[in-house]
Amino acid sequence: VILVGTHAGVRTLTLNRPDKLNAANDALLLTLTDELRAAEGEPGVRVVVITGAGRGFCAGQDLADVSGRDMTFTEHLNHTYNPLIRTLRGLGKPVITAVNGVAAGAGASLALAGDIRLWTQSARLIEVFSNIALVPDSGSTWFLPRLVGYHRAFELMALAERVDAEQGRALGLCEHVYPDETFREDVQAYAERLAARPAHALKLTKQALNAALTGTLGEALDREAELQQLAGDHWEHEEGVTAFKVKRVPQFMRE
Ligand code: LHQ
Repeated sequence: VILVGTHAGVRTLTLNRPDKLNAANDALLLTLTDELRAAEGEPGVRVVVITGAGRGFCAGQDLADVSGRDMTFTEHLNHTYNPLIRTLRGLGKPVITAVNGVAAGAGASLALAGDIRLWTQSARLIEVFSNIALVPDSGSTWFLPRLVGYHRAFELMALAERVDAEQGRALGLCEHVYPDETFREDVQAYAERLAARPAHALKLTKQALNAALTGTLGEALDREAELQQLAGDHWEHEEGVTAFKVKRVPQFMRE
């Protein structure tokens, strides 16, 4: 259900149920979470890309796979989707969600959860939950209002409106939009650029930003002072300063 590939420090995890627009079943969600954890432990992996096979990114929960299940909704979310989103945001490496097509329901939540979100021109994001009279889950109620404000988030959720790539960029749902024809190459090139950045410093930056989203300015200042010590004591810092002084490009990829 998940294809795994690595090139130039970039681990690409491809959701692979293209006939169903990569709708998620338990195997897909649990395997994806396991693969993220595995990537954490591999020093050669500096950036993780999550993308979809075929014309969709992820159509959310596989609706053919829910009837007759022996878990409640709450148990299901706590077993599959929630550990995935927690693992992604807690991962000590940047995660790019490369949205190659439609992202709906929990697939939209996954698309928004990336540290960097890259979309194709034909990408679409739909908070589709209300079409089946459910509540947005897998982090959508947390991510979307922080990006677009309460009112726009409510409207997108209540009407299940399609957001196309142009709107997505205007609303801040993605960082970049690339042509469909060159998407894979553009994503890989972007990911390699990120992979060349100082991995330890980015890990701390991700930690600081995620904590700051829910805290006060005072807490953020204290945390920055602590994390800056860890960054400043690391070899990457010395390399960056030395490279600046002798006017060369810093080399952060040592492993
Ligand atoms: C699908 C699906 C799908 C199965 C397309 N399942 N087959 C959490 C916990 C517990 C329970 C419930 O949910 C959750 C979280 C959630 O994610 S709830 C939201 C679940 N997702 C949806 O409701 C989305 C349903 N799909 C759609 O609305 C459309 O398919 C979208 C807008 C995603 C794409 O539309 P189109 O581009 O027109 O494609 P299509 O509808 O023709 O789909 C292509 C095929 O994929 C089709 O199969 P077929 O055999 O006819 O070719 C669809 O049945 C299948 N598919 N989504 N979620």
